[in-house]
Amino acid sequence: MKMDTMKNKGTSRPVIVHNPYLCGMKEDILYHFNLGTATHDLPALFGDVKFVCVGGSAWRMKEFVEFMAAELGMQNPRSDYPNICAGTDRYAMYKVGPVLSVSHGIGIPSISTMLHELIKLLHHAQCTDVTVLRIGTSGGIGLEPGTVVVTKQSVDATFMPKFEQLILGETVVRNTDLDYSLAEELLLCSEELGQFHTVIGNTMCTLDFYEGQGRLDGAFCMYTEKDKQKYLIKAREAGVCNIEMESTVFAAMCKLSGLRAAVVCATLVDRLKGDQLISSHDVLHSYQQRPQILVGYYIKKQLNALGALQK
Ligand code: R2B
Ligand code: URA
Repeated sequence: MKMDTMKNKGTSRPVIVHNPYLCGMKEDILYHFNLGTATHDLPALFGDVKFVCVGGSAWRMKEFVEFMAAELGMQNPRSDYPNICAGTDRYAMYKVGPVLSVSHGIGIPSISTMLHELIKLLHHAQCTDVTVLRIGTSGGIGLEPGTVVVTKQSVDATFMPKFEQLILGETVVRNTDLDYSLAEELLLCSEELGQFHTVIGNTMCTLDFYEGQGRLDGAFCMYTEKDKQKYLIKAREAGVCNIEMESTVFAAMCKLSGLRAAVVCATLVDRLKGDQLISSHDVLHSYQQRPQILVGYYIKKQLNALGALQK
């Protein structure tokens, strides 16, 4: 990696925190990462990070870093990518060159806790011009399973583009805008790759996998198949292409921090046709690799354009 060429020619975008108390702290312990400003040289360890990819499972984020290392020709001779957060089992983190790969678990509370610490980590490390991409899974609405959805707008379960955070007992409403030009760049990358079908559409973020997504196969179901269909059709009419569980808070927090962000999810099931994930393990795994392949291609293209990769 030729680091000089990674520097932006124009003004660089810092990672913004909105907390006057942070700069007065002698030490900041990033508890769920098992990292801290007094115990780790964060600028030395992470200062070169330009792309952060986040996804639900620790195993998938390790697979992603191995894939990325091969794509960028930066394989470690021992093919060993240690978990930077090995001292905790809350989240896993891996790094290759300017790419950081971090797991976030399931749902809004899990990803938002991780994002607070990730944003502080990038801030303490003095990173600039960082792009954050969520690579995940979802249920599709009227799409062939395996279709990849790049999120245009993340909406809540009432189809509104907002994230409501309860702070000191009051509801604070935050905007869930994502970077549309980044979504378009990703769509173009998918066309160049020509390996699978990708669409841009709205993504609905719910608080639960079962009742929250109108499934008929949870431990409780106090509505009918007809009610479910009516809700999903209404969602589709509001432009919703897929359903997952983290995108609203992800979009809101990235926007507050000035981070360019995108959500790229494979659909595992067409929810108009069923609720259970009936495809084989191998087929589901191949679908889950699609966001990795797309985002990997995008990152490589960006680094090539910056002249940052060895020929
Ligand atoms: C997609 O898949 C997970 C639930 O199975 C959840 O994290 C999400 O957003
Ligand atoms: N993840 C979800 O949140 N919903 C699905 O239907 C599939 C994956």
